[in-house]
Amino acid sequence: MYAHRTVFLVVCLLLSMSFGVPAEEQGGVAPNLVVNPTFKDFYTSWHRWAPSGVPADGFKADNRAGADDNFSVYMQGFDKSACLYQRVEATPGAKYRLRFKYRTAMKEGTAQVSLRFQVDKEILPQLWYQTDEAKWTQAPIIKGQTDKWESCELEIKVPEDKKIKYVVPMFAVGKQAPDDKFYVDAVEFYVIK
Ligand SMILES: [Ca+2]
Repeated sequence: MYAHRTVFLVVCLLLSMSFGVPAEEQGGVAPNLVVNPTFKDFYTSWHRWAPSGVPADGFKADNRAGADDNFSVYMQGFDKSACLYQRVEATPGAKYRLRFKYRTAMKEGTAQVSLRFQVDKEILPQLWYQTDEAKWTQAPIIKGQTDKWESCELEIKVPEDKKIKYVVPMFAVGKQAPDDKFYVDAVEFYVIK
């Protein structure tokens, strides 16, 4: 009797593990490595950058119709460039996937979304790091107008390079007209098993 109950419990456990998650993530959903991925706390935990002379108030927030909850953020009117990113500690040999939603209303501007590497300030005079073996990846250039939220995803593998400290999902815009807007939301960044 005991043996039967044990078998039944094990079967239940196996069934509950097999359904509801994508095959690659069976045995545990990969945790999202980005903090504040839904932008419900607006820009908390995100780095914002724009070249000097460009008003940084082009980093705006919307609390009406995000992709996953009410909140999203957008970059507007950056005629040179601007970017939004978050640093995640890199594990050598690991492969990462970025998934996000975007919406755009741009006449002139473009958006580039990339996965990049950074080192520590103490190791090199600059943080950004790219070599033949440690190449960044970039999604196709985004421009024009979308009627609704669109999905995009890209991947990167961290090479065995001790200098690499962070892997960085980055959302950048350039050459925007004053009314051009690029919205980002629902960011997922995780290790692929
Ligand atoms: Ca959101």
